[in-house]
Amino acid sequence: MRKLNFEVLTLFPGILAGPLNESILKRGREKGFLNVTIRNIRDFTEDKHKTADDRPYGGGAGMVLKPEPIFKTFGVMKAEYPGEKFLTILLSPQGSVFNQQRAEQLTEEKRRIVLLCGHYEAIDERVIRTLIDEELSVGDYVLTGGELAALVVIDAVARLLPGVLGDEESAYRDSFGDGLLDYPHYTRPAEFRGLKVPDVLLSGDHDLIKKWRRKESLKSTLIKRPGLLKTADLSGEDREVLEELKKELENGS
Ligand code: 4G3
Repeated sequence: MRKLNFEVLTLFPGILAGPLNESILKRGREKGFLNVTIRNIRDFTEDKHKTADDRPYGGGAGMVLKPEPIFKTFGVMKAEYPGEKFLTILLSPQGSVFNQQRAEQLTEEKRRIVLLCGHYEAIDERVIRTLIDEELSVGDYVLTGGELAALVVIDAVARLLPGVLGDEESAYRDSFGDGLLDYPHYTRPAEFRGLKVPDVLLSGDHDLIKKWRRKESLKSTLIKRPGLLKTADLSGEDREVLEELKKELENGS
Protein backbone atom coordinates (compact mmCIF):
# COMPACT_ATOMS: atom_id res chain seq x y z
CA MET A 1 0.00 0.00 0.00
CA ARG A 2 1.28 3.45 -0.87
CA LYS A 3 1.06 6.37 1.51
CA LEU A 4 1.27 10.07 0.81
CA ASN A 5 3.25 12.14 3.31
CA PHE A 6 2.55 15.81 3.96
CA GLU A 7 4.45 18.14 6.28
CA VAL A 8 2.62 21.40 6.99
CA LEU A 9 4.71 24.27 8.33
CA THR A 10 2.57 26.95 9.93
CA LEU A 11 2.32 29.60 12.64
CA PHE A 12 -1.28 28.56 13.33
CA PRO A 13 -1.48 24.76 13.71
CA GLY A 14 -4.95 25.07 15.25
CA ILE A 15 -6.44 26.06 11.90
CA LEU A 16 -5.43 22.68 10.43
CA ALA A 17 -6.27 20.39 13.34
CA GLY A 18 -10.07 20.42 12.98
CA PRO A 19 -10.43 19.62 9.27
CA LEU A 20 -7.67 16.96 9.35
CA ASN A 21 -9.47 15.17 12.16
CA GLU A 22 -12.90 15.01 10.54
CA SER A 23 -14.66 12.90 7.95
CA ILE A 24 -12.70 11.66 4.95
CA LEU A 25 -9.33 13.15 5.88
CA LYS A 26 -9.56 11.55 9.30
CA ARG A 27 -10.44 8.19 7.76
CA GLY A 28 -7.64 8.49 5.20
CA ARG A 29 -5.14 9.09 7.99
CA GLU A 30 -6.54 6.30 10.19
CA LYS A 31 -6.43 3.82 7.32
CA GLY A 32 -2.81 4.79 6.66
CA PHE A 33 -3.22 6.18 3.13
CA LEU A 34 -2.39 9.67 4.25
CA ASN A 35 0.09 11.01 6.77
CA VAL A 36 0.07 14.67 7.80
CA THR A 37 2.57 16.15 10.24
CA ILE A 38 2.00 19.70 11.43
CA ARG A 39 4.98 21.77 12.56
CA ASN A 40 4.67 25.08 14.35
CA ILE A 41 7.19 27.56 12.94
CA ARG A 42 6.90 29.57 16.16
CA ASP A 43 8.60 26.71 18.02
CA PHE A 44 11.75 27.63 16.10
CA THR A 45 11.84 31.35 16.82
CA GLU A 46 14.95 32.53 18.63
CA ASP A 47 13.86 35.29 21.04
CA LYS A 48 11.83 35.21 24.22
CA HIS A 49 8.86 36.91 22.51
CA LYS A 50 8.82 34.19 19.82
CA THR A 51 8.90 36.76 17.03
CA ALA A 52 8.13 35.27 13.61
CA ASP A 53 7.70 38.47 11.58
CA ASP A 54 9.35 41.84 11.15
CA ARG A 55 8.99 45.13 9.25
CA PRO A 56 9.91 45.19 5.55
CA TYR A 57 13.24 46.63 4.41
CA GLY A 58 12.49 49.61 2.20
CA GLY A 59 9.47 50.53 4.27
CA GLY A 60 5.79 50.20 3.59
CA ALA A 61 2.83 48.64 5.35
CA GLY A 62 2.55 45.03 6.44
CA MET A 63 4.88 42.57 8.05
CA VAL A 64 7.24 40.02 6.54
CA LEU A 65 7.81 36.49 7.80
CA LYS A 66 11.39 36.21 9.05
CA PRO A 67 13.71 33.69 7.40
CA GLU A 68 15.42 32.23 10.49
CA PRO A 69 12.48 30.29 12.03
CA ILE A 70 11.51 28.87 8.64
CA PHE A 71 15.07 27.72 7.84
CA LYS A 72 15.26 26.19 11.31
CA THR A 73 11.96 24.35 10.88
CA PHE A 74 13.18 22.94 7.55
CA GLY A 75 16.46 21.92 9.18
CA VAL A 76 14.79 20.05 12.02
CA MET A 77 12.31 18.40 9.66
CA LYS A 78 15.03 17.22 7.26
CA ALA A 79 17.12 15.88 10.15
CA GLU A 80 14.16 13.71 11.16
CA TYR A 81 14.08 12.00 7.76
CA PRO A 82 17.69 11.25 6.81
CA GLY A 83 18.20 10.53 3.13
CA GLU A 84 14.60 11.37 2.22
CA LYS A 85 13.61 13.69 -0.59
CA PHE A 86 11.18 16.59 -0.29
CA LEU A 87 8.91 18.51 -2.63
CA THR A 88 8.56 21.94 -1.06
CA ILE A 89 5.51 24.03 -1.89
CA LEU A 90 4.65 27.55 -0.75
CA LEU A 91 0.97 28.43 -0.74
CA SER A 92 0.77 31.96 -2.05
CA PRO A 93 -1.31 34.18 -4.30
CA GLN A 94 1.80 34.43 -6.53
CA GLY A 95 1.72 30.69 -7.28
CA SER A 96 0.47 28.83 -10.32
CA VAL A 97 -3.19 28.04 -9.88
CA PHE A 98 -3.86 24.62 -8.34
CA ASN A 99 -6.25 22.42 -10.29
CA GLN A 100 -7.48 18.83 -10.65
CA GLN A 101 -4.55 17.93 -12.91
CA ARG A 102 -1.99 19.06 -10.32
CA ALA A 103 -3.97 17.20 -7.63
CA GLU A 104 -3.77 14.00 -9.71
CA GLN A 105 -0.02 14.48 -10.22
CA LEU A 106 0.53 14.92 -6.49
CA THR A 107 -1.14 11.55 -5.75
CA GLU A 108 1.87 9.99 -7.52
CA GLU A 109 4.47 11.99 -5.59
CA LYS A 110 7.13 9.82 -3.90
CA ARG A 111 8.80 12.64 -1.97
CA ARG A 112 7.47 14.13 1.27
CA ILE A 113 5.28 17.07 0.30
CA VAL A 114 6.10 20.11 2.41
CA LEU A 115 3.40 22.80 2.48
CA LEU A 116 4.72 26.09 3.81
CA CYS A 117 1.97 28.41 5.00
CA GLY A 118 2.84 32.08 5.06
CA HIS A 119 0.96 34.43 7.28
CA TYR A 120 1.01 38.22 7.13
CA GLU A 121 1.34 39.73 3.69
CA ALA A 122 4.70 38.38 2.71
CA ILE A 123 7.54 35.97 3.29
CA ASP A 124 11.25 36.83 3.07
CA GLU A 125 12.31 36.26 -0.56
CA ARG A 126 15.39 34.27 0.51
CA VAL A 127 13.08 31.53 1.80
CA ILE A 128 11.39 31.28 -1.59
CA ARG A 129 14.69 31.33 -3.54
CA THR A 130 16.44 28.72 -1.37
CA LEU A 131 13.89 26.42 0.20
CA ILE A 132 10.89 26.37 -2.15
CA ASP A 133 10.48 24.22 -5.28
CA GLU A 134 7.05 25.42 -6.30
CA GLU A 135 4.54 28.16 -5.46
CA LEU A 136 0.88 27.16 -5.59
CA SER A 137 -2.24 29.30 -5.35
CA VAL A 138 -5.74 27.93 -4.74
CA GLY A 139 -7.29 30.86 -6.59
CA ASP A 140 -6.97 34.54 -7.36
CA TYR A 141 -7.77 35.99 -3.96
CA VAL A 142 -5.86 36.76 -0.77
CA LEU A 143 -6.32 34.83 2.47
CA THR A 144 -5.09 35.76 5.93
CA GLY A 145 -2.73 32.80 5.73
CA GLY A 146 -1.76 29.80 3.64
CA GLU A 147 -3.41 27.29 6.02
CA LEU A 148 -6.79 27.15 4.28
CA ALA A 149 -5.00 26.83 0.94
CA ALA A 150 -2.89 23.94 2.32
CA LEU A 151 -6.08 22.22 3.48
CA VAL A 152 -7.58 22.64 0.01
CA VAL A 153 -4.54 20.95 -1.55
CA ILE A 154 -4.49 18.09 0.99
CA ASP A 155 -8.23 17.50 0.64
CA ALA A 156 -8.23 17.52 -3.17
CA VAL A 157 -5.30 15.07 -3.27
CA ALA A 158 -6.47 12.80 -0.43
CA ARG A 159 -9.84 12.04 -1.98
CA LEU A 160 -8.07 10.73 -5.10
CA LEU A 161 -5.98 8.17 -3.17
CA PRO A 162 -7.26 4.63 -3.69
CA GLY A 163 -9.16 3.47 -0.61
CA VAL A 164 -9.70 6.87 0.96
CA LEU A 165 -13.26 7.31 -0.30
CA GLY A 166 -15.81 4.63 0.49
CA ASP A 167 -17.62 2.80 -2.36
CA GLU A 168 -20.57 5.19 -2.21
CA GLU A 169 -18.34 8.24 -2.42
CA SER A 170 -16.03 6.79 -5.08
CA ALA A 171 -18.71 6.99 -7.75
CA TYR A 172 -18.28 10.75 -7.70
CA ARG A 173 -14.58 10.46 -8.46
CA ASP A 174 -15.39 10.64 -12.18
CA SER A 175 -16.74 14.14 -12.16
CA PHE A 176 -14.07 16.59 -13.26
CA GLY A 177 -11.76 13.68 -14.04
CA ASP A 178 -12.24 14.39 -17.73
CA GLY A 179 -12.09 18.17 -17.22
CA LEU A 180 -15.84 18.74 -17.66
CA LEU A 181 -18.39 20.02 -15.16
CA ASP A 182 -20.79 17.54 -13.60
CA TYR A 183 -24.25 16.73 -15.02
CA PRO A 184 -27.44 17.41 -12.98
CA HIS A 185 -28.42 14.90 -10.28
CA TYR A 186 -31.86 13.97 -8.96
CA THR A 187 -33.19 11.72 -6.22
CA ARG A 188 -36.71 10.79 -5.10
CA PRO A 189 -39.44 11.90 -5.35
CA ALA A 190 -39.96 11.86 -9.15
CA GLU A 191 -42.08 14.99 -8.76
CA PHE A 192 -41.47 17.57 -6.05
CA ARG A 193 -43.68 20.66 -5.79
CA GLY A 194 -44.51 20.26 -9.45
CA LEU A 195 -40.85 19.97 -10.45
CA LYS A 196 -40.27 16.78 -12.44
CA VAL A 197 -37.18 14.62 -12.80
CA PRO A 198 -36.25 14.36 -16.52
CA ASP A 199 -38.06 11.35 -18.06
CA VAL A 200 -34.87 9.85 -19.43
CA LEU A 201 -33.58 9.20 -15.89
CA LEU A 202 -36.69 7.11 -15.14
CA SER A 203 -36.55 5.23 -18.47
CA GLY A 204 -34.19 2.45 -17.34
CA ASP A 205 -32.33 2.87 -20.67
CA HIS A 206 -28.77 3.07 -19.39
CA ASP A 207 -27.29 3.86 -22.77
CA LEU A 208 -29.66 6.78 -23.25
CA ILE A 209 -29.01 7.98 -19.67
CA LYS A 210 -25.26 7.93 -20.28
CA LYS A 211 -25.68 9.97 -23.46
CA TRP A 212 -28.00 12.47 -21.72
CA ARG A 213 -25.56 12.94 -18.85
CA ARG A 214 -22.64 13.48 -21.20
CA LYS A 215 -24.62 16.07 -23.17
CA GLU A 216 -25.64 17.86 -19.94
CA SER A 217 -21.99 17.91 -18.79
CA LEU A 218 -20.96 19.42 -22.11
CA LYS A 219 -23.84 21.94 -21.99
CA SER A 220 -23.06 23.02 -18.43
CA THR A 221 -19.36 23.42 -19.24
CA LEU A 222 -20.12 25.36 -22.43
CA ILE A 223 -22.41 27.77 -20.58
CA LYS A 224 -20.62 28.17 -17.24
CA ARG A 225 -16.94 27.51 -17.93
CA PRO A 226 -16.28 27.49 -21.71
CA GLY A 227 -12.54 27.88 -21.09
CA LEU A 228 -12.42 24.35 -19.68
CA LEU A 229 -13.33 22.88 -23.08
CA LYS A 230 -9.87 23.74 -24.40
CA THR A 231 -8.23 21.18 -22.12
CA ALA A 232 -11.10 18.71 -21.61
CA ASP A 233 -10.82 15.09 -22.73
CA LEU A 234 -13.30 15.14 -25.66
CA SER A 235 -14.26 12.41 -28.15
CA GLY A 236 -15.34 13.02 -31.76
CA GLU A 237 -18.96 12.56 -30.69
CA ASP A 238 -18.49 15.07 -27.83
CA ARG A 239 -17.34 17.64 -30.40
CA GLU A 240 -20.38 16.97 -32.60
CA VAL A 241 -22.72 17.33 -29.61
CA LEU A 242 -20.96 20.59 -28.69
CA GLU A 243 -21.53 22.01 -32.19
CA GLU A 244 -25.25 21.14 -31.89
CA LEU A 245 -25.39 22.74 -28.45
CA LYS A 246 -23.77 25.93 -29.71
CA LYS A 247 -26.40 26.18 -32.48
CA GLU A 248 -29.22 25.50 -30.00
CA LEU A 249 -27.91 28.18 -27.67
CA GLU A 250 -27.62 30.73 -30.50
CA ASN A 251 -31.27 30.05 -31.43
CA GLY A 252 -32.21 30.56 -27.79
CA SER A 253 -33.89 27.13 -27.71
C1 4G3 B 1 1.17 36.49 0.72
C2 4G3 B 1 -2.36 31.62 -0.38
C3 4G3 B 1 0.12 35.95 1.47
C4 4G3 B 1 2.30 35.76 0.51
C5 4G3 B 1 -1.91 32.30 0.73
C6 4G3 B 1 1.35 33.97 1.80
C7 4G3 B 1 -3.98 33.31 -0.70
C8 4G3 B 1 -3.41 32.14 -1.11
C9 4G3 B 1 0.21 34.69 2.01
C10 4G3 B 1 2.40 34.50 1.05
C11 4G3 B 1 -2.53 33.49 1.09
C12 4G3 B 1 -3.91 31.44 -2.32
C13 4G3 B 1 -0.89 34.11 2.80
N1 4G3 B 1 -3.56 33.96 0.37
N2 4G3 B 1 -4.65 32.13 -3.18
N3 4G3 B 1 -2.13 34.26 2.13
O1 4G3 B 1 -3.63 30.27 -2.51
O2 4G3 B 1 3.51 33.77 0.85
